[in-house]
Amino acid sequence: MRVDVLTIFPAYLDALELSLVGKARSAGLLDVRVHDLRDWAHDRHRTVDDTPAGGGAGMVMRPDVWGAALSDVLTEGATLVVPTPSGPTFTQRTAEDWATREHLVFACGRYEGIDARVAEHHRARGVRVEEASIGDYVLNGGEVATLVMVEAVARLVPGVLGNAESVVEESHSAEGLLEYPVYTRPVEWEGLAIPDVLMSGHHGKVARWRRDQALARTAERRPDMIAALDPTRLDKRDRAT
Ligand code: 6GU
Repeated sequence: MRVDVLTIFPAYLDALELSLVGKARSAGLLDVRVHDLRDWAHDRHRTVDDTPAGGGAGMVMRPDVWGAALSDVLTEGATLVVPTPSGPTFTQRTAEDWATREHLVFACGRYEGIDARVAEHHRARGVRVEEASIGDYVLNGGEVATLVMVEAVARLVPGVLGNAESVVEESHSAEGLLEYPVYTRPVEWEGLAIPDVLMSGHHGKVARWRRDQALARTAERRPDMIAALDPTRLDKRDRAT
């Protein structure tokens, strides 16, 4: 998979050299390229923004600078991702979808955002343009949201994660439940013991306990997820929630 990021703060994306994403890059599974948007500005001051049409606070990013940058970076069939708090929410389902795409280009806006004609123009030319928000709060720009989305997508690319099973069991997988609590040694710590069932060696009982914990935790913390559960995925030992 190829990922390009366009930003006026390339250093924000330095974290993509670390950990799993960094290893995937070294292994040749991911080709990540971070670009400074100002390289496409055409004045001495490398200006990328101007005042909003119609007036109001802040600055808006210029469509001509973005247009020049995107025409150099987009490839045939690429998906253009525009992180914005006014987009539809990015979820695990979004990550699963984007993990199948060959080329993602993230256009990080700052200030009040990018001139709306940039998305409109690329859509009209047949580019898949995806606006996306990572949640209901406001960040200063798309860079941190891009880090979140690239990490969520990259770990689903075949070969990137060591253990493919952990993708299935973890929170927000297709099962629709939060993960059960986990423990490791020492068996007793600060007067707290690991639940006996986990030390029993009885795989069936462990699996049942974990599922009950996942159900109880989800009901307590995320009733919205219980309401959205597919009833055909509940097994007959799952108590009414
Ligand atoms: Cl994608 N961008 C900004 N600036 N703020 C956000 C966001 C994105 N998602 C949530 N808040």
